[in-house]
Amino acid sequence: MAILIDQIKLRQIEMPLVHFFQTSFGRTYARKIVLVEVISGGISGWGEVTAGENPFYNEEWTDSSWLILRDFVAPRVIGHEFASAAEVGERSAHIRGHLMARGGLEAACWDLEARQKHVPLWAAIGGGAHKEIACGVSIGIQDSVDQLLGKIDTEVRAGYRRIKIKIAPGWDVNVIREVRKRFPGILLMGDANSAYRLEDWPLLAALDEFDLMMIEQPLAHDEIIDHAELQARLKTPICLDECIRSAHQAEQAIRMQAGRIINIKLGRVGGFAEAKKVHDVALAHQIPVWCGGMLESGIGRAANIALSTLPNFVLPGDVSASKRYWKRDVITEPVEVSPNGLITVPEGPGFGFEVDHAFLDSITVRQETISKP
Ligand code: OSB
Ligand code: MG
Repeated sequence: MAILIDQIKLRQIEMPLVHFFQTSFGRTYARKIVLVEVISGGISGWGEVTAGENPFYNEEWTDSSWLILRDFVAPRVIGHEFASAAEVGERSAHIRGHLMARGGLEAACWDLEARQKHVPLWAAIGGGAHKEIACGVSIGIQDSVDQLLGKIDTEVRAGYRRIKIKIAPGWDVNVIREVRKRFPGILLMGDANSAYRLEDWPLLAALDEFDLMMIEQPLAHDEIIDHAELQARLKTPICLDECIRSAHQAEQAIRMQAGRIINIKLGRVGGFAEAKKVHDVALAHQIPVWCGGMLESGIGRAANIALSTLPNFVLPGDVSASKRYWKRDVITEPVEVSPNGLITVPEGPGFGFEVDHAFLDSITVRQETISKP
């Protein structure tokens, strides 16, 4: 069944977070999210662009993704016949970067393909190895250590299987020491979002005594070689996030021994086709992966659940319950996590949840439709 898209609808929504989220690069109170709806023969597929509000995690942000999609990607995808959603990414492969914008549209095409075939998204992408997804949480930098300890307590009691805390210079060794004192047995990790340099290695080595599962992206967003040097000096495994944007980079990083774990984010690598390739490269080298998050609405969250059903997603990811982020999500039934820290993978067609159209319209701040000429 071929894919031939008649219309692409771009929509920007704004949603306040229930609690601010702070990383080493800044604090977010509200998300500005671009959603992509691709329409073919009356069937809609949905995808979420995972770019942030500022070009601080990577070079993309909400507004850049809008322009790239509207002016460069949508015109080349609309009216073009694809044998499968697996081919959609190639149509914009000549664009340098902007993988989150391109990935949002690519993910929408997979959802469309799944709905055309009346199968779940996870089946369309070749997943289904897991019927339940193991969940962890990512907890931002707080105003005080006490506030952080309280948040960790809440999430551990809620059943989450792994706690990730954000770290940054001034919020690292001392904070992790306190967390370990209070929670000696939990699976714990730190995410630096590129806040350190190789010369900071003694500080990072000082974290070895706290038995962290991993330390995520300690060095620059585009750095592989320095991560390899750092990994050689640390006992704690390094997990790569920002610097893995393709299966080729994953293969290079693994070959260089720049880390022992990879966080796969759908948007960061440009969609499902590349995410699967990253997954396969890691699997071939016995490198475990987990699914990262970008504070997604229910639509991106559902895509992450589908991705997480691929076999090498063996570590708890950052995909957690809707209510941790939103008072009300854009899907009619929010994503929920069981008391033992699992999400049940939905069986319905496409991404497996219903879009709450009325609510979505009420939080939409701009919309633009690109139609076949
Ligand atoms: O590095 O994983 C990251 C959020 C925004 C930008 C980068 C990251 C994150 C998270 C949040 O850690 C994960 C989530 O809960 O969605
Ligand atoms: Mg990260």
